[in-house]
Amino acid sequence: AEEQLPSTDLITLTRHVLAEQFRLGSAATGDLTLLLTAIQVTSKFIATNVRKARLINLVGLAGETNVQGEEQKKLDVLSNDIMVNALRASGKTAVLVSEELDDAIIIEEKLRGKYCVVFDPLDGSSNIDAGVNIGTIFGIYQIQEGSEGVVADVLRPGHEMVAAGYTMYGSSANLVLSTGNGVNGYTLDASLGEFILTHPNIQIPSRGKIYSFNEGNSMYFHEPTTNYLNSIKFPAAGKSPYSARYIGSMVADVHRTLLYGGIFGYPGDKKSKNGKLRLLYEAFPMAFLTEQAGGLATTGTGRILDIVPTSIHERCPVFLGSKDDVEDLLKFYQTPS
Ligand code: AHM
Ligand code: MG
Repeated sequence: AEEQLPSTDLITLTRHVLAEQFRLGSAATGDLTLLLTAIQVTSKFIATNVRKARLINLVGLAGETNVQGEEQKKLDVLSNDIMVNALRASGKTAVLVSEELDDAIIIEEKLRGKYCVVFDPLDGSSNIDAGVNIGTIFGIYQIQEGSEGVVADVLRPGHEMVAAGYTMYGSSANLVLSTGNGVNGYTLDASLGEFILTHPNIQIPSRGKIYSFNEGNSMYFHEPTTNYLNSIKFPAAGKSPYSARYIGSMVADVHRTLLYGGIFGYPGDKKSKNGKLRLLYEAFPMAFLTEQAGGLATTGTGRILDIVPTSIHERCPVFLGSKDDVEDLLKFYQTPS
């Protein structure tokens, strides 16, 4: 048999984003490409640390102190530091908001650029010790005309984001990105140290067969959520019920939803009015990607990307996924009960 020759024309993430910038013509300065390069580097670094932590955990050294006698830095704190340092040093940012930090970081004038990055450096961290997939989620705004970079620059609806994405740390690292012109997926080629385009133009199927909710919260669910879930678990005669898949790691649950279709939900309920997920750096980026892939993202009563945030760490109810599935859910929210 003939040997398969390696491709000599790799489409790396940087090449792909650059091509996109060229397409936009003179309006693009290349700054976004440079910012995305910085983000890629943080994802590679975090991926390495996640892998190391998993190995340490497998051989049973977790919780032990290192040679200097210091406690191992928690992976989520480490990931936050990696991102803050790299984003500041990129010279392309003005405001940073991280799930790990109470306050926004305003970048000093010397290093100030025109972008604001909102991020969850390591989402799903409760899953780390079990080796389950976790990820980094990020969204990017451009500072407003005339602004030097203030918190108000990120208290804007999600549809004003210029880019959003996540990196999932699993058996490989997968970076899924949208700059507002569809969604593309890249896989880290460890030997090259580059993210390679492996999932061009991701389109979420218009209907799926999977629902992804934490049904342990059922006793708190509002009626529309409960009624919708019942409708897919006990469908009309002749139809098959949906399958349940819930990892409890938003990046992994949304990644599967984008690729296979279906619906992911973390609703507002009787205990938590706005659910659990954070608007700026969890709901917005995932809603942006979902819409860019042809799906829908709603709170049940309105489009997520239209919400105007009033504080950086606020939460919001989330339902996202295949267009037809989310529309089915919305019918239950629109019927007065
Ligand atoms: P975290 O930011 O503390 O890691 O929490 C966010 C995670 C999401 O990844 C996931 O969708 C959700 O929490 C799961 O919550 P629950 O365990 O309540 O189902
Ligand atoms: Mg989180």
